[in-house]
Amino acid sequence: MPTEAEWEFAARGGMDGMDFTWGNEDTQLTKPMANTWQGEFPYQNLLIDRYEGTSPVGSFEPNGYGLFDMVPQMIDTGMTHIGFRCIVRTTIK
Ligand SMILES: [Ca+2]
Repeated sequence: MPTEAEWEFAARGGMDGMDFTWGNEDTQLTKPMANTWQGEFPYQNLLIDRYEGTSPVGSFEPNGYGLFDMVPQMIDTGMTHIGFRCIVRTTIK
């Protein structure tokens, strides 16, 4: 089992200091890079990424290290998840 730091290193794929594992641009509403919740949680799920639940491995592009699905399939509640501000900040206001 990797440590939190090891997981973060692998999950970031070389994108240290970025807001997301693919860079600083939030593309979840235009080009989803991970299975996240788009819309007003928990009432509105726009399914822009096409997945209401989990998604098959390889449904999104790999990170900079060629690893798939390193971004957890989870919902951002505004809290830090597994030690890094990963990814899922796409709630439409
Ligand atoms: Ca989704």
